[in-house]
Amino acid sequence: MKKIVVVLLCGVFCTLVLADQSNLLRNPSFEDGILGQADRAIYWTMHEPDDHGDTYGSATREDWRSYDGLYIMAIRGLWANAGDYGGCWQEADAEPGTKYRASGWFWADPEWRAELQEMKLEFWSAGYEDLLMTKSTGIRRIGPEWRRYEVEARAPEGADKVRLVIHAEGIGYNGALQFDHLVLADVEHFVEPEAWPIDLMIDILDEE
Ligand SMILES: [Ca+2]
Repeated sequence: MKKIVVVLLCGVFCTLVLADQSNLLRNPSFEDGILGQADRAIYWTMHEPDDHGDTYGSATREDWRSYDGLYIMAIRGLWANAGDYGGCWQEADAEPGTKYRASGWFWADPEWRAELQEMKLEFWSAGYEDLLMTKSTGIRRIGPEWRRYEVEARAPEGADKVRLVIHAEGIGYNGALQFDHLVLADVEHFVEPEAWPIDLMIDILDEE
């Protein structure tokens, strides 16, 4: 019963928070899964419900821990038997000349290893004919505590879509890289909403 109340509260809080900010990402905290496919997040899966996001390789939606709400995305090690790379992306309409910022909170098991792990912005031309520009931030010095990373870039001439990509490759056997509470917005209107982690919600319920 308590878990049901927490889930309901999470929905209410997330809706309240999202109503008052400019995040271009849909389902930015991975709270909404696909019915009957809980390891996939809507808007982060191709054709679920549109073609502007996807998850690939060893990345899955998980409820192991969270920075906000109940769910995260995790890029799992070779133990998952899903290849040595993984990630996810989502995109929105871009305005040439506008500066965009993306931020996210990351956590990694101590034994997690990857040759490359990054959060990047890609700017695509209309019809996805050209990848016009990429700006990347490496997820460095990450360990078992939540840490915020961000990347900024100005949309070049001809940009039609701005895409946030989180990617890892050359990954080792153990652990997982985990992330949550993503924001993509133009810099002038960038607001990072307050996080509502599951522990905080349980504390609120216990006080009632
Ligand atoms: Ca979440």
